[in-house]
Amino acid sequence: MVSPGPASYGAVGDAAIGIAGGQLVYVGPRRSLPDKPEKCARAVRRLGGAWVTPGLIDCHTHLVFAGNRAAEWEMRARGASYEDIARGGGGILSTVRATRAASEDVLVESATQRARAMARRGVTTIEIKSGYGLESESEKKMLRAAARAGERAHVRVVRTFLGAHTLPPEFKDNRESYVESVCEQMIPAIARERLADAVDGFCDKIAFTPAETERVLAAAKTHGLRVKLHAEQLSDSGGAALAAKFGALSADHLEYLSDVGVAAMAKAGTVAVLLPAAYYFLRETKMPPVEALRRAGVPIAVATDCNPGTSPLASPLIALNMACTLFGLTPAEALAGMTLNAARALGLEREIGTLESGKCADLAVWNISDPAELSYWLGLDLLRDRCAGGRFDKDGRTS
Ligand code: DI6
Ligand code: FE
Repeated sequence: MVSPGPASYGAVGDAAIGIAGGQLVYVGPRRSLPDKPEKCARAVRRLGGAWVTPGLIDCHTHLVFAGNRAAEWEMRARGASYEDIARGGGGILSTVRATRAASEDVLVESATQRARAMARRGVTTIEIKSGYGLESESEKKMLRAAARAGERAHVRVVRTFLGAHTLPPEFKDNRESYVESVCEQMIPAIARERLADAVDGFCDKIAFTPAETERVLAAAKTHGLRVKLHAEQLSDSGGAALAAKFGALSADHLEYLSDVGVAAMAKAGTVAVLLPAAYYFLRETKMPPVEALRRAGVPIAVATDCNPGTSPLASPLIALNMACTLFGLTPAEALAGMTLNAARALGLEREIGTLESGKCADLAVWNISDPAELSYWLGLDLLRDRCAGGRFDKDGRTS
């Protein structure tokens, strides 16, 4: 059992942080600074002992989409299940219809609002998946919109191609051809045009089979893209072990993950991304096997899964709270899940995720007196300032 308190965060008391050229050049005790900071630094910002963490990393979102699914949420409140709605042509497909019909500018506008909401809660990096276009042009439109929303909200965006999210209606009777077009047309084009760094898929009974998923992951590898997978969200399909076989960065959701899946992930170094808000919003009762993941040494990340169907959540802090209350993570584990381990889930652990010299100057400054407060409060505005790529949000302002 890790004892509570700042020590379990690897915190440095009375610290100083040096930033130059968008990078951290010093992180350590203030007393070890080479000289009086005023003499060698262009600007000195006094934080008065405030807590500073790495900028939060939301490593699994579907932030770009048109419309919303509040009407389906009402149907669910009257007893329909997520699967019933999906099988009836609603669910992901209703967002596909809206997203195909929307212009890129409209997608940028709504995604920017959501990205800004995340930034106001300390996020500096967001992974954004496509997957509501399900044909080449609409998928590319989503990925371009993701990058533009990140620029406008001043967050780093990491893009993932999710063509294998669900079967589009025009391929209803021809699954094979759709999988083929994902593998033979879309993935090569996305890789060539550098529109995404990784490929994801939804391996589950309402989406793609393990055999279909395997083809998608193999095509991703062939074209030099990293892989990750929505696995074991609604049933145990063996997706996590399959992802691990392809050296996946992460397997995500994992409520129905088996011991075999845990072992495969541990061996491959695949990160377990837990999405407690989707569990909550679907009123799922099967918990991911957190203790087995810990015992096997699988790194655990936490993300919002922000999407219109199963997790309309734009607050990383609420995801941290849910990771603790619903899945039993400690506050320190939850915070590591949105910093260090989230960076690993994106393959960016050398650049972001911890406060260390040489990494990007992405940090969050908080109005808290104990880091456990980040996963404790629900709905308070805890962020005091945020620095993304060396630039503070509040620079030049007098608040
Ligand atoms: N699992 C999810 O939770 C989201 N996608 C997925 O594969 C849901 C996406 C949606 O319902 O719009
Ligand atoms: Fe998801």
